[in-house]
Amino acid sequence: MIITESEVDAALEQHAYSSARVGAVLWLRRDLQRTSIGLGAQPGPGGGGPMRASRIAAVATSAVVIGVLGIAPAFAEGGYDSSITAWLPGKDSSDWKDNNRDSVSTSVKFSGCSVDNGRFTYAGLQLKKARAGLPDPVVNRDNNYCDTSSFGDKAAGTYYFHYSNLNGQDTGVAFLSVRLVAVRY
Ligand SMILES: [Ca+2]
Repeated sequence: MIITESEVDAALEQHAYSSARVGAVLWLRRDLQRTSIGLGAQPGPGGGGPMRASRIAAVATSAVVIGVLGIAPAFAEGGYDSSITAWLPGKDSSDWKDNNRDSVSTSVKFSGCSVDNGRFTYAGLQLKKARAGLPDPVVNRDNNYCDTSSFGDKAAGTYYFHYSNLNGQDTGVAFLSVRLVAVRY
């Protein structure tokens, strides 16, 4: 899996909690940029040697970045990774219980977004708070351009996100799929 620089940036924003971690991550990022520059500079002689070597290096570096960032959510009190398959607007995510034992910003990160009809620009998301026997209020909204929606540190409670629209349209004209949905709270 090749991760793009924008995905790395989003991950950095989301996970760079301590200065020590920032240092490690920045070092890895420089390494990734070097590798990316190498990739771009290679004309790619039909799947030949140098291109292939660079690509393998990019994959290896990406794996290291993911491995390091994978440690970061230990700072959040909780989270889960999931995926979305063929959702129409109106669907809700699984819910989660935030005990507010930390000051982590609740975030929903999308990677690998696609639709079966037309084109994906953004998914309209609403962070909602579950209340027994009462309507669930919308706490925050964000248009997710296949990146990270950060909603800030939340009060204790049970939350979920609601998929409200595709590219601003709430009518079901296309099914949305997202390869990785990473929720942290
Ligand atoms: Ca929390």
